[in-house]
Amino acid sequence: MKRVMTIQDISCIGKCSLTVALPIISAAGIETAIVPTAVLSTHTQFKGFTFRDLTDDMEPIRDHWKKEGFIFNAIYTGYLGSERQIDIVKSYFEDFSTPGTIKIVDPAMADGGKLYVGFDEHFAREMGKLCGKADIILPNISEAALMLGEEYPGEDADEETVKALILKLAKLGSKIVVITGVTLSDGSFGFIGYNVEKNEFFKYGTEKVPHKSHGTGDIFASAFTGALVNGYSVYDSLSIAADYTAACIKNTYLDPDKVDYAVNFELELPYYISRLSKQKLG
Ligand code: PXL
Repeated sequence: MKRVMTIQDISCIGKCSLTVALPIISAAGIETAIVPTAVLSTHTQFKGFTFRDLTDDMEPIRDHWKKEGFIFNAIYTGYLGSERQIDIVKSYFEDFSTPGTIKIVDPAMADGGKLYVGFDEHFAREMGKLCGKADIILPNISEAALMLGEEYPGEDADEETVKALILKLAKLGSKIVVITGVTLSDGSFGFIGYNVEKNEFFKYGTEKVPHKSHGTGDIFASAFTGALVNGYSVYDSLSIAADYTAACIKNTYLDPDKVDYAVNFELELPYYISRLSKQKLG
């Protein structure tokens, strides 16, 4: 059985980070090892959230796992609480990188051109350095601009603008750069990616649903990780993740009992699993 390590916070209510990564990657048939970086009562879009910093546990967890000789098919990182945590994640990359370990960084720290509460521009630059040590990075447009210290081009930035950001991000050092949450020239909503070695761009979009919510980036990154570790190509894994995320958003949009802080990712897990099995049989 394959094993993935994911490093991010636990938001007790909020359907993001670990409470999304654990069920989705597990549903993909993969053992999901977690390194919780913090425990929050809710994600940071609520007012008055509690924050228990778990930085001091991260190094002992690393050292114990090293002693046990655990091996991981992928390491996927999301929301990190501080610059010190970014440094510790770098040491996880060094200590657990085998030739078969894919390092995926989702620099979950901003949306709508604004950093989440608690982060500053220096943190964004440090996250950029962590992206340089990854194989695949998955920023949205806001995170891409902030890591580069560039002005936010807006949610509806055109394809050429996004490609220019991608080429600059590629200089940080990762092998594949993907910007998510992009409105494509045909009006669909999806991602633009770039394979550095092949000097090739690729893109994919799904129907744009007029509904925005938190946690969709984490759903996308988790579903991508699950598909990739199951042996799908980067492009197929990204497309499966985009279709699944779109299904989650649509489900929520149509649900009269929806919550306004997250999407119904649970109700579309059967669809995600069916996509994984269907493509495997095909
Ligand atoms: O979904 C990203 C995310 C993860 N973790 C925490 C957050 C957010 C987004 O707001 O606040 C704590």
